[in-house]
Amino acid sequence: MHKRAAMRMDRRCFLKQCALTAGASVLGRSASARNALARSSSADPRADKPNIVFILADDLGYGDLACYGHPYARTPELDKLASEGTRFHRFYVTGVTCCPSRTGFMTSRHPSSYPKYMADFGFAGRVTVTELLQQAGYRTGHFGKWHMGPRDEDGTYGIDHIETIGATKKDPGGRDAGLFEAAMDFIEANKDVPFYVNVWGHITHYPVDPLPPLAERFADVRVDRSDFGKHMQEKFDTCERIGGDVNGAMRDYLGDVYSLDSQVGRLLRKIDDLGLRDNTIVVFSSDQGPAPVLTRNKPTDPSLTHNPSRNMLGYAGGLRGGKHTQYEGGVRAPFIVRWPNKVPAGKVNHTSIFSGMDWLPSACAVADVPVKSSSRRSVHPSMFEGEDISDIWLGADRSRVAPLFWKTSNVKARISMLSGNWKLHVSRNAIELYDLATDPEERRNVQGKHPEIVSALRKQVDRWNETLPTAYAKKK
Ligand SMILES: [Ca+2]
Repeated sequence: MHKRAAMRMDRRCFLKQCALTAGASVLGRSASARNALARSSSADPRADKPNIVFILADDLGYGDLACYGHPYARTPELDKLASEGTRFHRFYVTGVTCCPSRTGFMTSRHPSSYPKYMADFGFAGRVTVTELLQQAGYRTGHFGKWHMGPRDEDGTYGIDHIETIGATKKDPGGRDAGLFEAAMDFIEANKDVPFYVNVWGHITHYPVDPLPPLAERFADVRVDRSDFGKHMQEKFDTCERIGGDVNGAMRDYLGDVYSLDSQVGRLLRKIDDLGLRDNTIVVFSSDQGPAPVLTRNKPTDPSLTHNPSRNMLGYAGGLRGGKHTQYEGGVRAPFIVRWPNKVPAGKVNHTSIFSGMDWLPSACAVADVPVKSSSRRSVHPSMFEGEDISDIWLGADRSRVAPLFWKTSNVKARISMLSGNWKLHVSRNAIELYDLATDPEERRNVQGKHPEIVSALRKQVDRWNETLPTAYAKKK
């Protein structure tokens, strides 16, 4: 047997065994968990516990999917997912790099509230979404990129099964094919119990360097610069300055995204084949905005015939900024939710503001899992900074209640705040205020025109900043 096929078989057997054990442990769980599962008149626990599949792309821009307006992308599977569910346009991640955003999703805490950097030290014992769901009888799995601390063995953060799978560079299905396959195996092995699974890919993180057949699917693409706004022009210019050609770089980027879309399609067909479609919530998002074209990186893989730095042409949909910045292009991400007969199909929501921090309370709410108790220790809702916005997923036209803040884990870092459509950036030397209602690209700083708004928001920024650590630790 081919080595990979053998590994796959081993994993299948292992997962099957785990599922059988988990099924037994669900039956033997606490009285509250049993009661929760027994609430349905059906004997099938899935009748009132939806499965949750959370697909997270890496550095994929707000405008990188066809359904979010990319002029050349071909993402039929994700477009279809959006047409079968709701596509949100005002979703915000909690960080501008990988780990901080994942921290927001997993712990419902602002990443800068951790005095020790999470990628180095983990979540400091804080409660995670997976821990809460696991305690309620869910089987929990994580496949793909980790970036959430030094430990990733099974059981970490309440995740039963963890496979931190890297890029499968030579796979014709693209670099995320391996982790999607592992996730599908997990889903199949656990189809008879409620499950939660993180499917966290590497597409479109550097290096974007798909196999030629993927890029060649876009051989007809000729970049017309007038299809893009000001911010993409700068990326195109940089690409050319380092010796790339914009058409080739764009085709590589599109090929990478296309392979992600294809893997999503495979996973969705698996869910259908297992008869799980109606009772499975599928969410797709990205951890922050697109990375810039890199000018300093050399090819990291000696087999590369060119420098893939040129290929970093992720599109923030005309918004300013991207990865590493707190402008809209850095913190706004695609967010698609499908839950048949629950989440409105074909709806496009341009106005409801919510955050990655809201993931934990909202996922727990739709799973009917209380966040107020834990068998391990007392869990108080104030431990979480997120809000239950599950009603927004289900069709409510409102925004989260509290404003949003961003700050990296650096005491003197710039702080950004979003309150309705007012976006404020406070750094040591400058204040910027933008009215996103009329200026979503954050081009016109109107802080001089609205001193009263600046003053009111500054007070909130200062109050929030006072709650944060006064020093941060990071491993060198
Ligand atoms: Ca990222």
